[in-house]
Amino acid sequence: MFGGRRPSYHVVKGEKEETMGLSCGLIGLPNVGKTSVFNALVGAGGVVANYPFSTVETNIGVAVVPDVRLSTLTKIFHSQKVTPSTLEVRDIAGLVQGASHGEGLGNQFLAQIREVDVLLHLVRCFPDSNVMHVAGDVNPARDIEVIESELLLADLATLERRRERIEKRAKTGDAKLRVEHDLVRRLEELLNEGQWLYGKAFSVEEQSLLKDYQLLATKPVLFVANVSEEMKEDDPLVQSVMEVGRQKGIRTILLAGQTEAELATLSEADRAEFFQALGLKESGLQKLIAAANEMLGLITFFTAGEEESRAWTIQKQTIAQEAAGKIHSDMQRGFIRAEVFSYADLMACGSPAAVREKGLFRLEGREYIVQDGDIMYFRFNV
Ligand SMILES: Nc1nc2c(ncn2[C@@H]2O[C@H](COP(=O)(O)OP(=O)(O)OP(=O)(O)O)[C@@H](O)[C@H]2O)c(=O)[nH]1
Ligand SMILES: [Mg+2]
Repeated sequence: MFGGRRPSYHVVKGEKEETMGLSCGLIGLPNVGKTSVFNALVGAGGVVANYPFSTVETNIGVAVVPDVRLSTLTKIFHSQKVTPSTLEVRDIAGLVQGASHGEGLGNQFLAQIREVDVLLHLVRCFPDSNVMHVAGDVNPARDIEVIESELLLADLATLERRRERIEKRAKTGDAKLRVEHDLVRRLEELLNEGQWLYGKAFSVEEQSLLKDYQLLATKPVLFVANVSEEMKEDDPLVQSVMEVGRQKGIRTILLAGQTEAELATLSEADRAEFFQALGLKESGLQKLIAAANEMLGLITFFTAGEEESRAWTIQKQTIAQEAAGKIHSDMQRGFIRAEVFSYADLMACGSPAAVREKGLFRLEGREYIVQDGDIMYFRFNV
C-alpha cells in the first residue's frame, strides 16, 4: 500500500544531525497555513501560496526550543556562547478526503506522517475570504473529521491485512496468535468508533505488537488552531476546535500563523517588543514547541559555564551516564560521576557559590535519573 515512490524531502535548514531524531509533523487540509506555521517555527524557507497542494515535497527544518532558563544561565555564568536545544519539524503536503485510497497526494503522504513522532494538526480558523478553502467554507470541526477519518481509515486497512493473515494461520491454535487476534479486533472497534489510540491503556505485550503495526492513531496529537490576530479563545470557531479536543482528550493551541511567520523574520529584540505591545508573554509558537516537547516525553538539562551555556533535551527517566553520552561518547564511556544542582535551587540561592554553601550541590552516580532543570558537570576519564 505504501510502496511506489520513496517520499522526497526538502531540507530547509540542514542541521538534522543536531536533533534527537524526534520530529513533529504538521498535518491538515491543503491551504490551511501549514507552511506558514512551518516557516514561523524554523524561521524561514518553505513556499507559501494561496492554492492547495503548494507543498509537494515535505519540508524539513529545525526549530529552536525557547527556554528562559537558558538566558538566565547565560547571564549568571557570563557565557560567551549560548546553544539552545532544537526540535525537528516537518511540513507535510495537505491531505484530502480519500487520501487513504490514494486521492490527492494520497498514500505517499500518509507514509510520511508515519515517520514523525508528534502530529501537529493544523486547523484553519482564520476567516480571510481571499484564501480559498478546499471545502468552500471555514468549518474546523468538519475539517478535523476529514483528516482524522483518513488517518483512521489507513490504520483500519493495515489492521484488516493483519487480521486476515492471523486468521489464515490461526488453525495452528497458537495462544500468542489468539492474543494478537483479540487485540486487532479491539483496535478495529476503537477506530471504527472514531477513537484515537494514543493515551489508551495497553498491556506490555500489546504495546510491543502495536509498535510493529505503526498505526497513525497511536501518535500523540495537538490541535493547532490557525487564527487571525484578533481571534481569542472565546471565538466560536476556536471554541469548536477546543470542544472536539475536549471530547478526544487532545489539547488545542492557538496560533496566528501568518503573523508569527512575519515576526519570525524580525530580530529577537523587535519580536519581544511586538509581543509586549500586544500584552503577551510568549508567542503561540513557544507554547506550541513546549507542548510538543512535553508530548514527546522530553525534559531539559543544562551545562553552564563561561565558555558556553547549553540546553540538552533527553527522554524522561534518562540516567546520568546516558545523559553524558548526549554530550560526548567519551563522557559516557569514561563516566566517573556527575556534579549536579537544580535550576530552582540556583534561583533560590542566587549564585552557584551560594548553592554550594547551602549544601545543595550534589555528587551523583551513573544511575542517577536526570531531572528537568538539572545543571550538570560530568567527571570522566578515558
Ligand atoms: N489571513 C490569513 N491567511 C493565512 C494564515 N495562514 C496562512 N494564510 C494564507 O493561506 C494561504 C495558504 O498558506 P500555506 O501556508 O501555503 O498553506 P499550506 O497548508 O501549507 O498549503 P498546502 O501546502 O497547499 O497544503 C497563503 O495564502 C497564506 O498566506 C493566517 O493565519 N491568516
Ligand atoms: Mg504548504
